[in-house]
Amino acid sequence: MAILDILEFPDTRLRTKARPVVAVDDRIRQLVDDMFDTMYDANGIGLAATQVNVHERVVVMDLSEERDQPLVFINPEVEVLDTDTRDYDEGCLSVPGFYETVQRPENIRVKALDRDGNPYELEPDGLLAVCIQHELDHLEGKLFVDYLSPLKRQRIRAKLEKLQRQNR
Ligand code: QAP
Ligand code: CO
Repeated sequence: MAILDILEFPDTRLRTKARPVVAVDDRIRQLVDDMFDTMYDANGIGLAATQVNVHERVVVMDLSEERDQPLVFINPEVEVLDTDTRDYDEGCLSVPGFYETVQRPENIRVKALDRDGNPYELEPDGLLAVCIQHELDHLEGKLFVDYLSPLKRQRIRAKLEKLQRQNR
């Protein structure tokens, strides 16, 4: 069990594009376990490897109240099924304390590998569909604040930089 450090906006390492996982082996399973420990410890619902400074395509999520429904997405691919979108208030463990409305496609299909390297498919809706797109963005070096106005983004950046100076 290991709790990893979570990078915070505007850390430039969050802008790194993650590489595909070549083999789902014990090293990747250890990373997955550590990411769950880190996400549960921080009371998150989703965490991408990018956020713990590992630049491989691994995402963990758990949307359940009881924290007992872990989901693993390795090398996830999202296909947008139609042009319908929905607004959702998003947060991020790398942007602590801030929630803002983001518009994303509503109907998607996700293909990924599980913890054992077996492929599976989902057609998620609601928060699950929002969260997987948010986490896939992390693997591309993208953050939810990138969808906001430059003014809003700059305000969040200034507040977080101030907090990070105080915490050092
Ligand atoms: C992504 O985010 C997400 O600011 C996952 O103080 C969130 O787990 C996608 C968190 C909402 C869609 C909707 C954020 C914890 C956790 C904070 C998270 C905080 C403590 C965020
Ligand atoms: Co996030």
